[in-house]
Amino acid sequence: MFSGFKKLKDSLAKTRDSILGKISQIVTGRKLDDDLIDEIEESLLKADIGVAATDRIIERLRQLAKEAKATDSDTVFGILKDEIKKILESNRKSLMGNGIRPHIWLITGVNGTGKTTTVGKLAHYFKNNGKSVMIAACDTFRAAAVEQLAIWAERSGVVLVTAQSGADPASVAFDAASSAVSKGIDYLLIDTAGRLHTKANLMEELKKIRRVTEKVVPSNQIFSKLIIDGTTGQNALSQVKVFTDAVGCDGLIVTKLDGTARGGIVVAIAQELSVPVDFIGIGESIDDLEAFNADSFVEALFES
Ligand SMILES: Nc1nc2c(ncn2[C@@H]2O[C@H](COP(=O)(O)OP(=O)(O)OP(=O)(O)O)[C@@H](O)[C@H]2O)c(=O)[nH]1
Ligand SMILES: [Mg+2]
Repeated sequence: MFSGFKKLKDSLAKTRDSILGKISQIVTGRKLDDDLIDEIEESLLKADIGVAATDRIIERLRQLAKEAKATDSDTVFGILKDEIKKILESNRKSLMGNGIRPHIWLITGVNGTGKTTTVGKLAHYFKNNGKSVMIAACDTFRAAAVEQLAIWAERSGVVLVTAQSGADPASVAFDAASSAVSKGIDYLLIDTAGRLHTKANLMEELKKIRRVTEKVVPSNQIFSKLIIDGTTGQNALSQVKVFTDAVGCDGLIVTKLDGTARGGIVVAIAQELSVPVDFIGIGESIDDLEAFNADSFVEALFES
């Protein structure tokens, strides 16, 4: 647990710096007046936590300034921490499911966000939690996509369902869902090809995968999980909106939070969209996936 927290803390170092580093420099030794509040606002916006979350925090700071209490950087950080925690704690729900099976996770997202890697990590995660797992290679578009997934299936020791390159991804999903039902599998993870949310025909293909899968299991057993690249910044918000319109979105997985200064996007998403973050990706290895926990995320963000 402790080493897990240290890893999370290390991964968030650049985000911590971008949110707190600058603010710490400007706040120290100054009175909390309009000028300082404007500067804090600018820093928060630059740290990718978004307009809505920034407004919320700035509102609290203005109140504090009005009350004219003596204010030091600890007080300002206290407010930041408080508000960010409240924002992140909204929209939580259970990850491990409710006993019905299979749970089918449709893993979607734009190109290169980390879908295939995350499928591999999730397979390992669920298996470690005593669940049986199957993965389906529905990226029949990109050469070598199936091989990449096969390596992850082997690493995590789970069954892989594939088809030939160029096959209809919806038919692969149908076969995998049928097989998961007949084998009594707990989790079927469907890896899909990367697609730009602006390409209507590719979004139609995704809808078809979902539609066909719904012929095998009731729709409340299908969960659309969108993979967001944590280095993307505010564009992530429009990705969530478009994928949600196409196939719904029950949860997000934000990857590549290690090594980016833009992890504030997790806060922006929680404030502006009613979709929970289920997991975060903090590295390229099989263990570099964490079930998202608002409390440890904020503690890791604020502990120096
Ligand atoms: N540092 C870091 N790298 C990651 C993480 N998740 C994925 N990656 C890397 O991101 C790159 C793309 O990952 P993939 O899993 O192939 O992404 P994808 O979304 O399946 O890509 P397409 O199928 O081409 O759309 C790889 O080099 C991964 O190792 C993460 O949490 N941290
Ligand atoms: Mg992929």
